[in-house]
Amino acid sequence: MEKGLKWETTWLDLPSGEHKRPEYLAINPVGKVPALIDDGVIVHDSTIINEYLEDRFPAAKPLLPRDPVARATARKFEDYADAYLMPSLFKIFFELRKSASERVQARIDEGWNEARQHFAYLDKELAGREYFAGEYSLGDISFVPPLANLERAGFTIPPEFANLAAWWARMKARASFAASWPE
Ligand SMILES: N[C@@H](CCC(=O)N[C@@H](CS)C(=O)NCC(=O)O)C(=O)O
Repeated sequence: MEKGLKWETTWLDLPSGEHKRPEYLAINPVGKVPALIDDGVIVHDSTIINEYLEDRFPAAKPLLPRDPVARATARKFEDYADAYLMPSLFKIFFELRKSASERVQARIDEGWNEARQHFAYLDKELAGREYFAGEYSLGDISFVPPLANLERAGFTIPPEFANLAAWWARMKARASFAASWPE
């Protein structure tokens, strides 16, 4: 959407294991979402999909800065979203999927405490900047799926993380946010 490309989404129901069915394993043998099919080319892992789209459509709005330092910064935050924030939020999402009687509140609390530590770091990084790599980039976009899911689960970025909360409001105001959201 940010690059003005057209796409169709197929949603898979993870709790029922749709991503482990043979039809999907033929697309992504590791059985994880997301995966992209572009004109018969299959790409999976969100980082590689993002970089593929950047390389394939360089003329469309660039989402990685040209400057090497800003480019590395964008990639650093892209990785932070995947490798550090996501595992903490998964602790919450995994418990919330369970029935109320099986749910372990201590694991939700652990995930939320970790999330707050990530928020503190991200808030500090945003001081004096509108976007993580200075200009809007994949470094910002990569936080949208985990944070949108967190909000959907009923959690809000605490207002004490004012830079992060303001950045999140900017991200949600973009047309791409509404366009990417499930019906
Ligand atoms: N590094 C991968 C992580 C993919 C990933 O863990 N996806 C999760 C959903 S966000 C998944 O498919 N989980 C199902 C499972 O592991 O069975 C990426 O960024 O694409």
